[in-house]
Amino acid sequence: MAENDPEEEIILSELDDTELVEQMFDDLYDGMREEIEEGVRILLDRGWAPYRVLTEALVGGMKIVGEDFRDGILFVPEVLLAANAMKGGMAILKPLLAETGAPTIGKMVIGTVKGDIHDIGKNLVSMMMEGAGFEVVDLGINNAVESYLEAMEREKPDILGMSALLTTTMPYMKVVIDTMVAEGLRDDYIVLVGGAPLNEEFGRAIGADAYCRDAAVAVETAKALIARRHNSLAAG
Ligand code: B1M
Repeated sequence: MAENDPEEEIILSELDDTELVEQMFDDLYDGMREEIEEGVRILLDRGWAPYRVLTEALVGGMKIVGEDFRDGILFVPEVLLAANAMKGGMAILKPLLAETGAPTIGKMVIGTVKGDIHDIGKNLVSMMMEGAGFEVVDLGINNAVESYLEAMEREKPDILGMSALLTTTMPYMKVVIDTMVAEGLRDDYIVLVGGAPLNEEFGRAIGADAYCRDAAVAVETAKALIARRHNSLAAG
């Protein structure tokens, strides 16, 4: 990343949109939560849609953090700071994304699987689903199969969503689905899975209804599968 001259104070509101987004990538990289929050507010004031701010400025910046983490340039403490800055920006966008006034079209229980503490992607999916009119019950991180089963029993959702970011934790999704099959519950729910290391083939192999590449796809897939379920119930 380009080093900023420490003597030179950058006034975010004086940057044009492209420069501001570039600066936000740097600020996210450096874990500067207040600057990220300010950048988000400026872009919103300039008429950017909340979803555009989320995907272009925040998710875009996090991608760079992820690449440098992978390459051993950034380490866990720095990535935690970046994640904290990202969450600051997301907190501003959350009510705006949820502000559609759409009627509730379904309910989803979602959580990150056992052994995995990554929650940014899952939180984003929850936000977008809420914005699209779903009621979301977020179980947080590190969920064992019992936690999912209890929540399904308690909440009676239409959809179970699971997130995993590690190749070592993604197989746990199959443990959950196999347990649902063994307990005769599998067909009562739509099961959606997501997370960076997954793909469609994996989703199929573990018996999920669909793999969702990102939060927008999760929303579209959830809507389509709920509609299909309603149609087949109506037919018969
Ligand atoms: Co982690 N980490 N991490 N980490 N971390 C990854 C995942 C990694 C790919 C980094 C790398 O090497 N490039 C790598 C995994 C490698 C692998 O398994 N092959 C990795 C590693 C190795 C680790 C540790 C093991 C590091 C260590 O300790 N040595 C450790 C594990 C801890 C654990 O979980 N037990 C660890 C720790 C951490 C932090 C705590 C520092 C932090 C997490 C903070 C937090 O989440 N609160 C962190 C972070 C931030 C990352 C990266 C950099 C960014 C993840 C992220 O938030 N992305 C990540 C690199 C990367 O993914 N490129 C990395 C932004 C987010 C918006 O995208 O989560 O993919 P994503 O979500 C998307 C889609 O995937 C999808 O929609 C979302 C929105 O569009 N989606 C769903 C996700 N879940 C869904 C659920 C659905 C539907 C769609 O259900 C319906």
